[in-house]
Amino acid sequence: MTTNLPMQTYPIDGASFGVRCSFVSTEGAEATVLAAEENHEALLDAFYNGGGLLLLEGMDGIREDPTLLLRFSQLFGSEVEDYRQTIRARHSIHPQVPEILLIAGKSAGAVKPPPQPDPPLTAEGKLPIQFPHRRGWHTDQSFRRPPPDTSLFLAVVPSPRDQGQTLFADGTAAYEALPPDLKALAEDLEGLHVMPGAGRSEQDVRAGKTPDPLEPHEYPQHQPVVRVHPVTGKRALYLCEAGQMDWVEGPLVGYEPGPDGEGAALLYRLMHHYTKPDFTYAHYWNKGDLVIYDNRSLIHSATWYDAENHERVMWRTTVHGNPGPLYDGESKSWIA
Ligand SMILES: O=C(O)CCC(=O)C(=O)O
Ligand SMILES: [Fe+2]
Repeated sequence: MTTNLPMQTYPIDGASFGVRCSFVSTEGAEATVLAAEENHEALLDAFYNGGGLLLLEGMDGIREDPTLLLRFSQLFGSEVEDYRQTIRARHSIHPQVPEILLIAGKSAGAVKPPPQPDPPLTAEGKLPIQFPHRRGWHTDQSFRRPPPDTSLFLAVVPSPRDQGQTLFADGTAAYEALPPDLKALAEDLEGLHVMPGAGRSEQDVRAGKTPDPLEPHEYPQHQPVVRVHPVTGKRALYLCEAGQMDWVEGPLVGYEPGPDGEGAALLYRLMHHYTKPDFTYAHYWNKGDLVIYDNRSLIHSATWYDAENHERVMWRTTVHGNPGPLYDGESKSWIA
């Protein structure tokens, strides 16, 4: 096999951030992973210079050899999460490679697709993207300290192209474009993040649900609203909404709590700005697309698909290890 194949990068159609990358004369998942390993530095440069979103196409061969996804993930950080240690739902863990999380819509233990936005389309007949019309914006596992660096997401069986898209928003550009008053206010803000399904979501609190009792390792975690990226040094907004903020005691630390409090009003303002068209991109999946996204500087949201009539199978890995000096010396909050 030829070594040191040059890597090529292209803009992603319809996105103001991110890069598509391919390797000259390289076809198939195995050869691509090998080329990526041989061009490790160039790959990371492309990822970070491209704003933390990288697309590789034609990676469906990973399905036959799932260890390739693990190898690819290892290029992005020192620790790829072993889901046997962190989740109880065994059916969601790849049987051969426990670092792969299975996100499937129809099989046993299916993940329900998010609901359709209301109304399902914008006034212009487009896919709703901006918060609060679009809900579900989050960065993976922000309810843990230290939070993870990067996720890798592979379309094994995508839904039909006009359904089940994944939306991304660029927290760096959104931060830079904040009006000065909001930028100054955000600088020292902290959000209170919690794992979904603990009865602390905006919806649950509005419905008057009693929050579930939490073990200490499940407690909500403070995170800065403005994070300094440990590799690029750039500031980025770091926020979630809906089910991944604590709407009982938060969502913002030191502000009036609850869905109708001052903290909620400020979060709504920030999220509305974060998800403006200038900073967002909708990825319409093709089979074999591999998207790598930086959780330290981007948020994302899944869209609805018709799970009754279509299968959708996605594989995810999560890479940890470089959250930045803010988290120096902390032990993992999520380990009991
Ligand atoms: O299914 C999707 O498009 C996104 C799922 C997601 O947010 C995740 O796995 O972290
Ligand atoms: Fe996610």
